[in-house]
Amino acid sequence: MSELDDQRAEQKAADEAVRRKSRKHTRRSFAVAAAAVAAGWGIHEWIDRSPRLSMQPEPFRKAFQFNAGLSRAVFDDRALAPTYSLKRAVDLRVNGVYGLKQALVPASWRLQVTGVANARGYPQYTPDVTAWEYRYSDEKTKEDQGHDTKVAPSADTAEKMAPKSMVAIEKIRQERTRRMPRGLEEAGESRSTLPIGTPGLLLTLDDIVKLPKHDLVTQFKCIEGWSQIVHWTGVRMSDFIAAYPPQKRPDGSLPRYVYLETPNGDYYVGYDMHVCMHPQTLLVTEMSGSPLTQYHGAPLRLHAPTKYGYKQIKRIGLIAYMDEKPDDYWTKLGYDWYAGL
Ligand SMILES: Nc1nc2c(c(=O)[nH]1)N[C@H]1C(S)=C(S)[C@@H](COP(=O)(O)O)O[C@H]1N2
Ligand SMILES: [Mo]
Repeated sequence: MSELDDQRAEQKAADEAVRRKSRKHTRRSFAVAAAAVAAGWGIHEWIDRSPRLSMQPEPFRKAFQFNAGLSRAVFDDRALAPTYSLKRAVDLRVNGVYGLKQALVPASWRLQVTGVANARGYPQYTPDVTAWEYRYSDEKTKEDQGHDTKVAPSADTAEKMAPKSMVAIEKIRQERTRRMPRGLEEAGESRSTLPIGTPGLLLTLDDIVKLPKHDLVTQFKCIEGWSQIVHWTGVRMSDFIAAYPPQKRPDGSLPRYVYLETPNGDYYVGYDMHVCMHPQTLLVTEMSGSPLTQYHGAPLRLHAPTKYGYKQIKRIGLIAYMDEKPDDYWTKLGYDWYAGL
């Protein structure tokens, strides 16, 4: 063989080696890619098939709970939120009008309060707070209603949302109490709706505004990704709780939760008691120095600066002290209960 042939043979062998190596790499990368795809798909399937906890697949809910635990440990919802100078405050936009679409007749507003210690001792005591009738008018306001649907709830919305058994119970309830249909908005009726015959107090606005008045300028944050600095006026929730104290637990401690609802239970939120005792958690009657308007939650709304906007219920009709974890409108639709900032 000539030297040239030798070189060619060598070249051929080298080429073949490169090709073999390349095939092997290609096979291997295909295998790796396939494994990655399979793993990804597997994780997706695992999440997708896992049992739901409050509408979220368990791994996501667990992650929410882990995050909540972490926030509690690191940021602590007992710490004070920053406050701002009055001149930085703006008029808060309207956002979210669940339970507010019909104008409430102001004179028909009462605050139902349940779980109060020695409730019978108060002049505002009533054997059944659920019998209270809120009245509505068709009065139109010029106020901007925000981005939500502006249609008034139709009578059959509740039937579309609720399971049949609930609809039947609701019919009986309405016949017996002449009450408005309840839970007409997207999330349906609350699990924490009071049973008929729940005793408690029916307070007027005077019973609330006689408590010490506080002003607060804080940042209001909506989970949709906007925030505004707002001037709030109202009374501290902790003062309210001191004035109308809850029935204590056998060990002498306060009940663990506070549940709040709009009249007729269309929007509702659940709180840990200690968040309600936070000195910046206010029962608000005025924003920007003027009484609340209909779509901002007249006559009473909640401001809790350590929580997202969706926990800050407008047009409060019920404050209930309780030990079972209360239902919560947006948690039902998949959002986090803790909603910490
Ligand atoms: N009754 C009621 N309260 C509510 C809501 C709602 O739809 N209905 N939306 C919540 C959400 S998501 C936000 S961001 C704030 C908005 O308050 P604003 O309209 O005064 O800006 O109200 C909260 N409280
Ligand atoms: Mo929000």
